[in-house]
Amino acid sequence: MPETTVVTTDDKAVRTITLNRPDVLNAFNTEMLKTLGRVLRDAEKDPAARCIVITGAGRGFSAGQDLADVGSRYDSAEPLELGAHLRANYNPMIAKLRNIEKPVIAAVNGVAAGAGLSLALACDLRISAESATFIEAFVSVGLVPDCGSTFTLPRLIGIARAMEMTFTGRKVKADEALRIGLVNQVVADDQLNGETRKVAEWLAALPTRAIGLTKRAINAAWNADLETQLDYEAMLQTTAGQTRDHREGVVAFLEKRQPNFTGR
Ligand code: LHQ
Repeated sequence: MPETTVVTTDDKAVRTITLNRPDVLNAFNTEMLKTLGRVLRDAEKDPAARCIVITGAGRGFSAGQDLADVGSRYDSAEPLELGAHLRANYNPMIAKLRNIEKPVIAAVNGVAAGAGLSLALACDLRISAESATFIEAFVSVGLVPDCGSTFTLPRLIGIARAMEMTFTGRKVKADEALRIGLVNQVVADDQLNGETRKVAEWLAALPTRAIGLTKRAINAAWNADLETQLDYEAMLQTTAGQTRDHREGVVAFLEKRQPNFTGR
């Protein structure tokens, strides 16, 4: 079923979610946020979707919160309460992205600013077009980074660089983003779809449960001590060891053939 502000398409086991407000560089209005939350929940539940790609229509990935939506409220007696807006519309979506037990790739086709950058940072991998840019735009409108940026950004690029990017709100180009670890890969603009598809299809053909449990383990490791993490890995390995894909991987190795993983 096509959506207006968010379009989903399936190709084999890859579900692509396209932010679709190109006239405003895919800035988020509330309808778009609610739809994005819903399509993520659908993708999580659907066993046929084994890798998720998030990208933007037109020349932007996402310019973050639609400021026209916010600005129009300042004249009203009850202006938008930003914390409530975040809690209701952004935070569950970001948490879902971090916890969904499938690989999620951001195919960053153009500028990712403010909450649009936070969205890209919450994905598992980032593949960037050569012309894409990354802007912690919050400071330029007198706000603090939100949607998990203060959590994800320092973990990806280190505290000093994260402080600098968030304090200044300067534009980071794709080559610098690659150098500092903000993105995994940079490709020519006209190769973004093709290269993302290759990675997505590769990931979608791998043991999805093992990848999901790996994501759970790496998420947990951010706040754990070594002993706790060793024990958690042992627990997750018990689960992974009971999957069909584990059995298939071992049998295929012993039979000297390629494994046929089904995600179960
Ligand atoms: C936009 C936007 C936009 C509306 C471009 N809104 N129209 C905040 C509050 C509440 C709770 C949740 O959390 C947040 C978090 C945030 O996300 S705060 C940060 C919000 N985002 C920004 O401050 C970025 C604002 N945009 C820009 O600085 C520039 O547009 C960038 C650097 C992204 C791109 O610049 P250009 O490539 O030069 O494009 P442009 O500025 O000409 O934009 C194209 C159109 O998109 C333009 O409309 P127009 O009708 O003139 O063609 C812009 O008004 C519109 N647009 N961002 N966030």
